[in-house]
Amino acid sequence: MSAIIEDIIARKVFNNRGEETIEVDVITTNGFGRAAAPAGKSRGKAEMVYYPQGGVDQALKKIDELIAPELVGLNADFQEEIDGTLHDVDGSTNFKLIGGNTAFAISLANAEAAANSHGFLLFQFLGGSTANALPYPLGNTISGGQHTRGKTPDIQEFLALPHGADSFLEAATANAQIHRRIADTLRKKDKLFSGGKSDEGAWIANIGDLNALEILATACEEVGNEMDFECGMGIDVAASSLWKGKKKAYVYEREGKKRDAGEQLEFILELIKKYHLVYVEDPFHEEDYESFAEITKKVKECLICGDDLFTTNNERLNQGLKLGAANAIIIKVNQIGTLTDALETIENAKRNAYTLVIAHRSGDTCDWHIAHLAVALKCPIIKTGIVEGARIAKINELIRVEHFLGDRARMAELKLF
Ligand code: 2PG
Ligand code: MG
Repeated sequence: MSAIIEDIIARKVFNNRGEETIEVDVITTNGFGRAAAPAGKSRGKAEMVYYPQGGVDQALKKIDELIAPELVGLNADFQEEIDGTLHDVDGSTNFKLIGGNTAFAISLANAEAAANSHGFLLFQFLGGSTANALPYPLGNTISGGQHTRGKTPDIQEFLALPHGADSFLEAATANAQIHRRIADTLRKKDKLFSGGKSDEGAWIANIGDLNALEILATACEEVGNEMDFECGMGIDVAASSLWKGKKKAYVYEREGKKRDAGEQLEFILELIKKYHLVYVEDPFHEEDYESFAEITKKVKECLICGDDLFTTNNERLNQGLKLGAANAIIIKVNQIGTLTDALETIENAKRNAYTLVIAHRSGDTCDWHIAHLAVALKCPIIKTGIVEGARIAKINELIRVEHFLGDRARMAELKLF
């Protein structure tokens, strides 16, 4: 079976926000792979530049004129060589010539094409014959912050994590029930609740942070009791969006409060204690490694996860490691560009016992590759929403993988405490 690249075809498609994005097909002698790039709304400053100047149209041109001629004839099995070629063609440190999302789509389509050329599913090809562990789904239930407008919570995401589930299907079922139950409560609490949802399919309601946490806590407890396993909860503060550098404070607009770094630390610690949070993402802005280190030292039973802080970037992770900032890391391949770059960060995080959380973007497509990456790379958590087409594409793909694995399937090892 040959995985020699014969053609690269790229096109403009749309994500769930109706924004233009790039989709790439990689065709080998014996296989085919296709990937489309997602897009963040609350982006980390250190993320790659998504597209060259001129957007997706220019990216398509770069593929035809500069990239495809270099890649055709190479072997898709050698992911490092493919990704290295993308870096060489680009020549910058942030993919500003070809675009990080261009690199992402080619890189993932190539990995799939290689797997397909040999008759494997992507998770088997990347993870080998022992890859059999499913991640726990971390699902967004209520949206706030930059993912909404109007009188919504200041915190960006209120998340459910059914970490006691015995199977992925049960875990996904619990999340769907929690999500539904929350809507019932919101209908009672907020007379103006319209059933509106954010890009990620989480509810949008006229409530504050503490109300949202109360509602989520009740739903997690009730569903956990009914299903007879633990459903934990967490938040993505996305604190870079709240941080106002000039004021040196986190500004909670809805709440009408400002918190300096010390007050923010106290506030988050209170939330962790009061709501037994098992997961807190980006509690501080993306340059405040010290506060991340401080909170990580102070909590014993909670994952402190860096998203904008690390941007899947190995150098930034190394900086965090020096200080002991966070104990978990979000992996979004399009933050860094290629699969090879992401793998370097993943290996480093694993060596240092950081919990891996592979994640979608708020602007996403029905691309399912992160579902396979989670299983292949043994990520114990996948953050990919609960409802909405782009989320369900990944959830359902994991259900298929679990079904395919049959008796061999098990849940990943997730050390929360
Ligand atoms: C996040 C993500 C996804 P965005 O902050 O974790 O939930 O949001 O894709 O907008 O960066
Ligand atoms: Mg985040």
